[in-house]
Amino acid sequence: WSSATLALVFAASVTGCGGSQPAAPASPEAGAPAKIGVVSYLTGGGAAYGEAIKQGLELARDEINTQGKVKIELIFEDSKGDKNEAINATNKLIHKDNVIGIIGPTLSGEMFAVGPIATQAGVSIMGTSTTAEGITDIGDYVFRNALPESLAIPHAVKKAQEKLGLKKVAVMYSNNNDWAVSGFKTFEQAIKDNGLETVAVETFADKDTDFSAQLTKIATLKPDAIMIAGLYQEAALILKKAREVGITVPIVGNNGFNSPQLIKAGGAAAEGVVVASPWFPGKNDEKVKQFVAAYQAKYNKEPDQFAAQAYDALYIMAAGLEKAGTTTDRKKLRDSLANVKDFPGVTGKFAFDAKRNPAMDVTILVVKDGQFTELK
Ligand code: 1QQ
Repeated sequence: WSSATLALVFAASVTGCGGSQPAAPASPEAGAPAKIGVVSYLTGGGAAYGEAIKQGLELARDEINTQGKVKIELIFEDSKGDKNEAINATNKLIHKDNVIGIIGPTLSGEMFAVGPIATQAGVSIMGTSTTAEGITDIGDYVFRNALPESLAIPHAVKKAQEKLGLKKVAVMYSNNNDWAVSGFKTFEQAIKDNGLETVAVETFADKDTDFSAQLTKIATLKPDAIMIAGLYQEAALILKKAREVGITVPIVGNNGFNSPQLIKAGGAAAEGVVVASPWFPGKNDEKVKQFVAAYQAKYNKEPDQFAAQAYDALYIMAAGLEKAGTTTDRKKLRDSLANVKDFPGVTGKFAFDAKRNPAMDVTILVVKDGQFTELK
């Protein structure tokens, strides 16, 4: 393929997308790997999420390629957590790299921006960490193996109430992050369903660094807990400030809290944080133990939830590719992915439901001695 031919193919597929959904135009020589694009938050304030995702995917890719049933080439693009970067990355992967499918992007807000593009082009896109309400409503090509927060948060709130005897709570969320806004609404509903009283709702924005006004106000209202929807960068600063202004009550977080980076940055202030996750590395399961050992051998650290879900996602893609029997037919891949059932992943037994959302189990975790441990 000369670059001139590639440019022509690119132009043809860009101009030719008026509703039709062409297969990936490349016709690779026999035995060529299936090209999977990855859009991930690899640099910037949330890079620990994307880095974990990248590592989980690379470990899975190496194992899958060694097993040899299908061969996968991953093409990584950095979205920097930015919707426009995610859009550019997605267009490049679809029209220039001619990928058969995409994994990512990392943030729900990014998926709301790029899901329609992938759907229009007829390219399956699977979020491994996109947990907001409504993700798969974007279109028939949008999948996720990320545990939706509509399933996770109610468990966390219920368990926290049972274990910690909560009556009144305060809520904080980032109001310029689509996922955190969705998380706030889910918290609100769960608070209501559990008969709790909300004494304050305070907002902040991604990249904020000063939370003293909100927390000083919350401190005077003496809630039994604070529920927070935010990414680890802001969440860690909120935890520290809360302890500083004398708030010692437990904090319940949403999916942003599932990165060990929260504990690293929050230090002692992260103790007692409660969060729901489909992943627990201490699980007594052969598959989990093998994954944890292989990850540790490769990266010299324990895999987190984001790595585990990405690892499972690539195996799910591989299962879809194998059943579809193609490395280029995007529609066939979509249809075979939609039928993935009974997949045994490290985050549990996995299947897509009719809306391409996962059905999976939830564990409630609490930070104890600087580690996520199971809250039983
Ligand atoms: C989302 C999330 C974030 C925490 C991913 C890093 O769950 O944006 O949906």
